[in-house]
Amino acid sequence: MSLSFRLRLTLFFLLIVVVPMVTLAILVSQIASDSATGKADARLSTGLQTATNLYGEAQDDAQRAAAKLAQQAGADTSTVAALKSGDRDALAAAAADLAAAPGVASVELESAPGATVRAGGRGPVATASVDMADTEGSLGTLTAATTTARQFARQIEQITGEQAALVEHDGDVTGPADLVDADSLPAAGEGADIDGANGDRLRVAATAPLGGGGLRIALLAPTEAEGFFGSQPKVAVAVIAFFAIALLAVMLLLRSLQGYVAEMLAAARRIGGGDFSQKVPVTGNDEMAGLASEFNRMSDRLGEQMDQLRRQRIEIEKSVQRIGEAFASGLDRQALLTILVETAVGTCEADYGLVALSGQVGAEAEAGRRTEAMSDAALAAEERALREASAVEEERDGAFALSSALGALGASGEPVGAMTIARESGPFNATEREVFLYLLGQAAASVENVALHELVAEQAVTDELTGLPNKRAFQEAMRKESARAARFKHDLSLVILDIDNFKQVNDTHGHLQGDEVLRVIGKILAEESRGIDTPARYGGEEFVVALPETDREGALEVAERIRERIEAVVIPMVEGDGEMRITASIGSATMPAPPADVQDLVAAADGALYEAKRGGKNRVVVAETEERNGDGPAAESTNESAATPAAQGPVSTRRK
Ligand code: GH3
Ligand code: MG
Ligand code: MG
Repeated sequence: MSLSFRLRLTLFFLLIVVVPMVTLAILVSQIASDSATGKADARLSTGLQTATNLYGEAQDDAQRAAAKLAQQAGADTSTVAALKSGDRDALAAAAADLAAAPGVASVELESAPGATVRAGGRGPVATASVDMADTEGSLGTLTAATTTARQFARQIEQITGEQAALVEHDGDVTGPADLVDADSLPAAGEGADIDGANGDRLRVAATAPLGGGGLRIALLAPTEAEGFFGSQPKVAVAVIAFFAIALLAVMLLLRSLQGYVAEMLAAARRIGGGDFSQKVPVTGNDEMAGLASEFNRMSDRLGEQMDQLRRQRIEIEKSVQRIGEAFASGLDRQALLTILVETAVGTCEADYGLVALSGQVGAEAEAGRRTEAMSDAALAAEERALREASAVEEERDGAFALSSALGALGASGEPVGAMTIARESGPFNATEREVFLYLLGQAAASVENVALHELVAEQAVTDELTGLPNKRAFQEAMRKESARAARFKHDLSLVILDIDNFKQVNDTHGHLQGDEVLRVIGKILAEESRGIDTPARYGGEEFVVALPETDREGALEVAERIRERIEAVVIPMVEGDGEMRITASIGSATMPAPPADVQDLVAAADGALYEAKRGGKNRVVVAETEERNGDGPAAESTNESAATPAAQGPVSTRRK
């Protein structure tokens, strides 16, 4: 179970305020009651002292009265006679006489023969006795008292102000007999609590037995204490008032606390909603104010981080765009380097960046703008990076540069370039360095990929041995050229060449020499071709030259020139001294506008070549393609042309 903030505070309040206060109230009333008891005991003690003194005085009075009365009785013959005779009536009359004296409360006469009579008030206390005698011997005893129990009790009450009770040793009680009895009296010097008539508490104390009669004087005092703490209801009211004030204070505290908490909560919700602009008001400089300002700082930091994230997202979007452009650029090295350096500058928050490749693949790309200090720092860093072949940092006039050599492309392991970024806002941190090196690693791979890609693309269309376009490239060129010829109504010619007795070259001088011959032929074809012509190695020792915008005579001219040059060329031996010569046979075909199929043109030229071989080699034969009858260039026409070279004109035969 989780308690609400308010409930917890309330419980806390109860714990720290109510419990101690109740304890305190109980203690205070306890102390008050103790002090009331103490006060009552003190009053009782004083009262008992007074009462004891009064008793002593009463006894003294009784002593004097007894002596005086005894004298008086001794002088009265009738009294003496009554004492001697023991006549009760006479004794009673004599005692009554004596008791009537002023200040005397009671007189008792005990005759020698044993008769005793008493006259006066009931319950005499503090009595005194005198023995009477005459010349003949003892007459008896006279006991007198100047006060009775009732009188004495009233006197004590008047003088001490306390309620008094006289307790005879036989249990008779004069005074509040309902409250006091002989058995429940405390020992002398001690006090005891008893219940009063109307339920109030009383304190009682008593003297030790006084005189010969064993009389005890008891005093009773209410323990109802005086003053503020003596009053239980007043204490209760004060405690309740205190609680009320404390409760009010706590409620106010709670409200202000809740106000603070509510403000924080509202601010936290605003931040949760993405609003970092509003602040929690900071008042005073207590912990709450500290909390508020800390909260504001946190909100500021969050806002900054959100801004940074936003900037980073924009940067990522830009990077994605650049990468997209990289794809679109078809992996062109220059475009790749530009994207690389722009990405490095963007992601590492640099102001300027430069990537440069050296050597064969040389290329360079820049991004951002630079100051002189940045240029200096960048140059220094780049130099060191290339020298040390690693990542380095340099600082010049408050500009910081980070540079690293670009991975080795060549087999030499030498760095092929370097990338450098620079800025003035501060040195690059670990994360930026990491990103930079990552990009650089990727770049190395990419540049390598591009180089490979370019190489493969070149290889795909180039014959390795002669450097001429290969058969595939030739076919592609022919496709384009035939389309162009159709569109612009141009003639399109083709010569096809086969080296004579080439097998012999291989057999006699070896394949290497054969290859050398092929290279020489390739070179001649390249040299003899115009810009728009496409010489190509068709396969083995066969070559072709596509001749756009060239008619039959033009093609023959080209073919004848090539044949003559081949015939004239002296080829040195690859191995050992000496040299050799070769010849070639050439077939030529022309496709007049509108052009027919490319395949037909090739077939016609091939046919003419066959005729040239059959005709004795080292010659040019032109295929007759002009007068075809629906079936395209016929072999017959080629044969015809070969058969009647003179009629066709351009047939050349040179043999040595
Ligand atoms: P012909 O005069 O009738 O053309 O006779 P030829 O010896 O040239 O006959 P053929 O066309 O049959 O021979 C072609 C030879 O060319 C066969 C092959 O060994 C050789 N050859 C083809 N390609 C190459 C190459 O790339 N290098 C070398 N050295 N020889 C090649
Ligand atoms: Mg051949
Ligand atoms: Mg041949």
